[in-house]
Amino acid sequence: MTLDPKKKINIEKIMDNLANYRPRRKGWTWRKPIGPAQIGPFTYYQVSEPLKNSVPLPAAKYFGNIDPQPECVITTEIASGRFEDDIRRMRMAAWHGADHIMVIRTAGQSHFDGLIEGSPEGVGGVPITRKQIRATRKAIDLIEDEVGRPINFHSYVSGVAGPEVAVLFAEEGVNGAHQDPQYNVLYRNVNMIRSFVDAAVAKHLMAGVNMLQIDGAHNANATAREAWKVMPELLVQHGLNAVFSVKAGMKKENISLSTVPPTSTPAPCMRLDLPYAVAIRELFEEYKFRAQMNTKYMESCTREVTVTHVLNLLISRLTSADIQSTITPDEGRNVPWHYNNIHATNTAKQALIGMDGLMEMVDLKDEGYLRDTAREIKERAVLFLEEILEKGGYFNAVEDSFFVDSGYYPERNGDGISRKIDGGVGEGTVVERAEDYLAPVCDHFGYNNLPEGVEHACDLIGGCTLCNPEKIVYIDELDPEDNAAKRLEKTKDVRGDAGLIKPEVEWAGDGWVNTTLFLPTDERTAEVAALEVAKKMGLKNVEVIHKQMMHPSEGTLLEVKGQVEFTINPEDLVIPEPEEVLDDDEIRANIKEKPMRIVGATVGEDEHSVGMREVIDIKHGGIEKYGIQCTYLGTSVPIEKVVDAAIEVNAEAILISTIITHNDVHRTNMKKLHDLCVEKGIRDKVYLIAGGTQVTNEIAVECGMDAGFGRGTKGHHVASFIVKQRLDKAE
Ligand code: Z97
Repeated sequence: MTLDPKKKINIEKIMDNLANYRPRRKGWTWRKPIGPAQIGPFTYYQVSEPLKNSVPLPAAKYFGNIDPQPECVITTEIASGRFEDDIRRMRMAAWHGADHIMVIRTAGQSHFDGLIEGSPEGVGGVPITRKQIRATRKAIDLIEDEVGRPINFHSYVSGVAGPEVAVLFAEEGVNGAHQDPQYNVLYRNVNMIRSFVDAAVAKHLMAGVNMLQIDGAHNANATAREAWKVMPELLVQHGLNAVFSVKAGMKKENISLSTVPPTSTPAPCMRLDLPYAVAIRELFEEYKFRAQMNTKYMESCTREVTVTHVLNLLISRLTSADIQSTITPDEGRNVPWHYNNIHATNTAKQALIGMDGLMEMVDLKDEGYLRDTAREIKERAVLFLEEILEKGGYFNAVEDSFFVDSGYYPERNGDGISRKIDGGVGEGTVVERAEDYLAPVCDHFGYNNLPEGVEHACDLIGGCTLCNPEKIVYIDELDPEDNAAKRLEKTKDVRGDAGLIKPEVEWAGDGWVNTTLFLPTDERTAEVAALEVAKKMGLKNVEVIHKQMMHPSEGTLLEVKGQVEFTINPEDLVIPEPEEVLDDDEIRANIKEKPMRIVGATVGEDEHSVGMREVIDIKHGGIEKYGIQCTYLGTSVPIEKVVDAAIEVNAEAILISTIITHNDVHRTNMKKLHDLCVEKGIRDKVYLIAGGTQVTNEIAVECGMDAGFGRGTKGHHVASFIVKQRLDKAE
């Protein structure tokens, strides 16, 4: 099975014969750096191998459609609630440059004490099951062929079923996972002894298949009341998990510290966040870094969130992050929408490429505020560790609420999280292994009483599930209602290639649309009024998802979401043939070879000049930029004068701009221009072009012009038209 870029991914086919699907590779993959590299007209220093298929940034059209890929891995976090929809989102994200795809678990899977089967629908993420993982891995294997770059698939190894999940991930080719026993203890109240024992087992399994690990320290940042005050503690948490992971058998290059710039504007965030980033890089230089963007201070304004993200990306560039995480800019307002996954991925790609080679030009100062502050954070962390030792160790410190306290250590505010050594989920479930304990499986942590001479534990049983995947018991759907096949059946009409079209943002056919409106009134009135506007527009289940005062009484900006119930049948659409436009270089070459003059004017009694000037002036990319020599005659110019000027300068084209009036002045002017050119014997020597906000090509041609251009026309369109006519004539 291969993917065809012109066709939608066939989810039903992905789910076919899943029982026999095996991941084609295990373990983490980094991008392959190629810098310094010449890409298009530029040299890049921090780039990796290009993609086979991709969507470049919008402005790439000015640079030969290049799509340079930064050298660090870019993450997208996907959480639609249905794995069959997640897959389509992953494909889109991969085309924009994401190669680390993190699937968010549905809220609280940490509490499940075993694996679940089937593919139930989730909230705020998907339930992680073998079927969901296998289908996703299979789809990602195809997507990586399509884009030409390995993609890392990632989820979470945490909670009371941590080791079981680790086995599942190792079996199914999951390439990366969050694993941190402190997360379970602090945020999910799993018993600490159980959590650390489980973590050793899970980490050892992860190490066996070279899975990359991301820790959970950033959750302290997201939880603490004043996130920037937990910086010393974050270093301690990273340290504890990192050392524990190495002891459990992980290679340091597979251990990635999850770092988040702790603050956000309007705090002076660089002053606070950069010294922290420097401190952590210095202290843990042998490890990798996953730079997550700040999520703690996100509101519903996607613009604000994007600026925060870019400031965070600057820190990533200054301190060399290995993995750049992105969360969607709408995470602060609702379940993240798929096009926002793409926006976030592009924000990372754009900013990182924009800052390519930055460190060749700037240095982080070796002394002064930056280094002093970094040192101070490290010193506070060391004191923190010393106090843990004084208390008798980590478990005692947790009981004593050492963690997630909002004081800047050694200051304490007494609001930290406290857990009991003999409390929490799974308390008392850790049992010492008996002397004759024997587990005939690979990558098993700790004491194992293997018979003498047996080196490979699973030889005893003819291979374990890690060595012999035939032994994996694959269970398909268990729930007769909440399963992928039933859900897909319901959306069949809107998923086929030539199928019906319905707007969507999370799930196929969900019907959600987003409307942006400005209402010239105060915020509270605006909010209620906006809902009415949306209802009158025919939207259902309307909800204001963003509101922002522009002025207390002058007005409010709002975004309102709502659902539509109709579908569009593409067969009913009249789709005009796409207009072929020559590219800039072709136009330039043609004009260079044979120079061209044109005259332009706003005709009749019309003082509008903006449209015509935009088409002519080089400022916004008008036709001057191709070297076309333009004589602009001004506004309210009589047709006779335009024609005389064209004859005088030997113009190849006449451009007139005209407004539309109900007494058809525009038609009269166009006809007059045509007739006069005929009368003066130049009609076959000049192209006549009319433009104006409401001019259409049909009207213009009807009135004797060669072409008409309406609203939205750029110099490029006009220049392309004239040059094409010239080329056609020459043939
Ligand atoms: C991130 N934006 O990328 P459950 N273990 C750890 C975690 O951080 C998480 C879980 C498990 C975030 C992702 C938050 N992190 C979202 C160390 C979740 C999830 O929800 O308890 O089942 O597991 O870091």
